[in-house]
Amino acid sequence: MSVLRKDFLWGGAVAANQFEGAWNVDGKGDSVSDHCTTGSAKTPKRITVKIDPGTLYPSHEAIDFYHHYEEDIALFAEMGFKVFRTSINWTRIFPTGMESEPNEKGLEFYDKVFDCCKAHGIEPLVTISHYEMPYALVEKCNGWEGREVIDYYMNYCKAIFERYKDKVKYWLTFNEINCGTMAFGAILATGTVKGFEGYTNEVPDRPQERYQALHHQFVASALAVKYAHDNYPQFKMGNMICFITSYPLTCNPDDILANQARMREMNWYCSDVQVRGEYPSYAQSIWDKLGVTLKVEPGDAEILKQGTVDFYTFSYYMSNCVSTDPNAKKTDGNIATGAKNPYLPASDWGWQIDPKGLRYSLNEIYDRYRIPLMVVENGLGAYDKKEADGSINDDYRIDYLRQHIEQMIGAVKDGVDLMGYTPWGCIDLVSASTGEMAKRYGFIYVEKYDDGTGDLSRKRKKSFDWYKKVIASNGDDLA
Ligand code: BGP
Repeated sequence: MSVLRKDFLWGGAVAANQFEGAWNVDGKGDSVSDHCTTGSAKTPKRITVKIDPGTLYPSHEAIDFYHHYEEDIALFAEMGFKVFRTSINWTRIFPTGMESEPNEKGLEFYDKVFDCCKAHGIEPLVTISHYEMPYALVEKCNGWEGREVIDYYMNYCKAIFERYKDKVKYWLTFNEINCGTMAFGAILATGTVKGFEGYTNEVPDRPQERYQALHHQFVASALAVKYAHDNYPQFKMGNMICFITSYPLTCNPDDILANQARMREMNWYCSDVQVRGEYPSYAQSIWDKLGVTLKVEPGDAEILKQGTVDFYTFSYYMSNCVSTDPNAKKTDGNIATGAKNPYLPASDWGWQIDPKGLRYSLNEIYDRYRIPLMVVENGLGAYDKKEADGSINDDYRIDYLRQHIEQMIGAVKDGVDLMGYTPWGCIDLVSASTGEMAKRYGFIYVEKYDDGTGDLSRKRKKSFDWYKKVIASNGDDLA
């Protein structure tokens, strides 16, 4: 007998900029992601101020969901998806972010996507802003550092809430909002990269800008939540955190304290604001350490209080260790790096694989907030190999997902209220951190390669049938 809710939301997750393509079609404007080139596990991607016609930008075609949505959603339905997490590309609706009227063609596209989901009995879960900030707003006000972006974001929210009020119930205000606490987050999360051109790992570390931008995002998120609650009581509004559990490398009390500080800064800072409606007690110590002076307007504290989220969602891929020993061995991961955990294997991109860390995280988060949780990203980015007969036997992916689902079920037994699970990149798409196609997550293989070639045809991998069985048994049959 399944321990998961009867209405458990099984599905998959993607983001518009990583899979839609059609980057300048039907009036769409360019977002920050459209200015990012392809990279690899070893070479970071680059961001360019101007779009260079001679350079390959993977978001421009991606896997062209824009013209394949019916086929793709039918495949999701075949697996038995109850929910499909996608994002709305802000620049399809407001090409520069600053127009007063939305772009009708962009709105029509998502009408078609949501109607198609409905026809298959799939509930959309929509991320309002998933690394898709209009590039024009980077140029105008250094992205979210400009307080005026709150108004632009609210115009966008009002337009999509009203248009899709009968089609979408679940909304997430910002993808992985806490990436703004890290230097690399300046590119995709806060958009505080005005004029910056170069490798994405060389982006200047300017915490003052990122933390100010984050404050504006908190206010925007709270305003959107409050507006939704006031006008569309049927909506459920969530936050979304990139949760990277960290452990002290040793029981040296210095490591314990250092890890506590890391957990606060990295994982708790943003959700404490979004769930509890106020800055945590330790916020000032973080600002002091980083030399940040926050500009807060009168009334902001009330807004934060009034716009707390209904449910908490997060991505979970890996864990890390924290050490005060400068000689501790480091991971070679390309997102959040840390000290190497000798008990854990790692993916080809250096992300340490830790299923039990998911159970631990679910328990920690639920203990802290006591609101429903949802794992809205999880998965293994891997090099897939097509056999001579065309099949893709991704047993490594099945193993990874099985172990994480087992631990998720363990957490539910521990008492966690878990709403659903949407593994990342249910169909192969462009990697956010490296811009590659070669880092694949999907149950569905897409013929698209890093050099831009490929006929875009879709193919079921071995994990497709496995996941279908998992969903049909509500998590009982993981074999
Ligand atoms: C998260 C992002 C996604 C996604 C995923 C996997 O950080 O929300 O957009 O891409 O990570 O990361 P990557 O694509 O770098 O492998």
